[in-house]
Amino acid sequence: MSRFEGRSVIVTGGAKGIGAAICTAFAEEGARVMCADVDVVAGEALASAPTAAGEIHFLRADVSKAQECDDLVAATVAAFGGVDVLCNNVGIQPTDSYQRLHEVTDDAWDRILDVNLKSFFLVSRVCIPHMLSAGGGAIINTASVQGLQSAKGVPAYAASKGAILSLTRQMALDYAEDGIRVLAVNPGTIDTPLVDEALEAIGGDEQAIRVSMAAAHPMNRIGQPREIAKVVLFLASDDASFMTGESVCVDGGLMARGSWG
Ligand code: BMA
Repeated sequence: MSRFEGRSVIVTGGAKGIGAAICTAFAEEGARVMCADVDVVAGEALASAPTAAGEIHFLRADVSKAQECDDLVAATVAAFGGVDVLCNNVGIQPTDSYQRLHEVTDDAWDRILDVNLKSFFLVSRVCIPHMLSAGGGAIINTASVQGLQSAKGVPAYAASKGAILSLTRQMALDYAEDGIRVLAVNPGTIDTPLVDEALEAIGGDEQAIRVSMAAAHPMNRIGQPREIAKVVLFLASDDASFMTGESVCVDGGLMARGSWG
């Protein structure tokens, strides 16, 4: 199946975890993918891995910085001729920022909001004119179940994820008549470096914590990055042509259980 044959796709935070799975899944369906990340080693490794159908290019870009977003989109348009799909996926949850709000420094707050939220604005701002002139496109934002319900000790992260859901609705409204669909996914706990780092920071019996993380999800396991990527591709595809402004939980039932868990 090649739903994205020749399509141009940008994935931010694309080198590892959910982002890498999104890059790979699009390439498998024939897309030309621009993976943007600050992790050069992981990004170059992903770009040099063989892909069955499409291709993955890597560009080092800190998408919390406007100039680097401009350069990223210009490079993508130069290489692929436009941008059909933007996956605003980048997200950080720094382990030294597990604090209650009164302990959070200005720098930690700004860094998390700049990477997790402002980058979505900055990259979208430069992609949208290309989508408008092409007559449409799709923007898929990686939010989190933490945009819907709260975990302790991550105020800036939680604020960024809630804001992504609100921004998704807002953008969907503003571009609905232009053929640009804007959607979000809310992953539960997924087997990624972000979660590995969180486990390390928590300390203690890692295996026991992994078991309790899994048990929080009614399916009694955490998810795999590919299980998010598959839904992202569906949302970006013509199969989801009447969907916009919505967010989809991909969480093994975590939000169905909600706070009763
Ligand atoms: C994600 C991250 C993970 C967490 C998951 C479920 O956004 O915060 O560390 O396990 O939400 O709460």
